[in-house]
Amino acid sequence: MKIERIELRHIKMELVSPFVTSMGTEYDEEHIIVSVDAEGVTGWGECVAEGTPFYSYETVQTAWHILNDFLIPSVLGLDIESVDEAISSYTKVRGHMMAKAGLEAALWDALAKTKNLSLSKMLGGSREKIEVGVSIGIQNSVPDLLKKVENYLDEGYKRIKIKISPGFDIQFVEALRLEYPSLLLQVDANSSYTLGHTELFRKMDEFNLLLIEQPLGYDDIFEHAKLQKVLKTPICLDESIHSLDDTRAAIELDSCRIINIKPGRVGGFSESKLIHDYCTLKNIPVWHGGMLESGIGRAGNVALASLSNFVLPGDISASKRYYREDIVEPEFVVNKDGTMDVPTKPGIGVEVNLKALEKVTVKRIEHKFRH
Ligand code: OSB
Ligand code: MG
Repeated sequence: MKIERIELRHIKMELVSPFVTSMGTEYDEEHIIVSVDAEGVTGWGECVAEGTPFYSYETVQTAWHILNDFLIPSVLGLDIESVDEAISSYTKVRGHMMAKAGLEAALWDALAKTKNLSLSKMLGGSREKIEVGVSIGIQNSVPDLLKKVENYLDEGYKRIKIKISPGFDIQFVEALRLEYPSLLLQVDANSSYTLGHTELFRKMDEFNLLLIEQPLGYDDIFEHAKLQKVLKTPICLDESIHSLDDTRAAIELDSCRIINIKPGRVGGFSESKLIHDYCTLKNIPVWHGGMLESGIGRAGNVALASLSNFVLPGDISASKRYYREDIVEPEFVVNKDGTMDVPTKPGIGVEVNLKALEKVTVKRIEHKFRH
């Protein structure tokens, strides 16, 4: 597959409601949409670097720079048979996983389309439907949270994750448990605690949570092992895992017993698959995280989550949970039984709504291969 043209679009989409976490409040989401033209098809990917360096050091600006000045020049004009060939052309670039993942996603989609295969099939997925949950930001009060949860459960979501931060934690967990004794419930701290909070986590241990996501340092593996040692509840790492190597270290040290996979955080679908396969071997469950993606990124997430060891519901919610209008057709919906259908058409399996995409584009650049 000859890579002829690559386009980047900086997009900005307004969230239906502000998303509050220990990292701050997000009102709109800025990402980069990557499109690759090759052999008469167009492949689409989403780079999930955000406007701010609060979840990860990468931002839209750093990813734009790395894509434009290093990654795109490496792959433009290549004639590839597999995505791995493209990846090997930029192994010199260290880090910048989100920039790499955005480009890789577009290449996977294009390659799948040239082979007339769904992305799910291309990646080795085996499910027709995936189980999905919803990630709820920090609420002002317990009644506000209960109302939100009730609405999402009515829509079918199978699992609830709530964001926590010091002072906004145990009272929310306790209230939800009282109201819903058997709810699949988990919490995400986004690195806002320290080992000094060990007693708090021991109290949380009583609430039968599915997992506690990234309680300690955003790059830490060592201290999470200390915390895991004194907890029954599995710790799940998100921010700390950027590669298969990080995964191996975390599992060998018993720093966590569950892994959150986000292709953006680990450099793409290829590394995600390696992590998924390694975790299968080690009996470590994985689940698919989310970065408030548009339908383009979401389509890739759904395809990846169709692999067999994604055994816990993902942070993959309906388009309308995030945005008034998505940029793909059809939009993603949640079935009454809390599942989402895995698209079966070639590639990402949904059409990009070019008019809607144009409306949210704030900057655009194209690179054409010159023969
Ligand atoms: O920590 O999982 C996270 C969104 C942005 C950055 C980090 C995280 C999240 C979410 C949202 O929790 C998950 C979703 O996309 O629904
Ligand atoms: Mg997280």
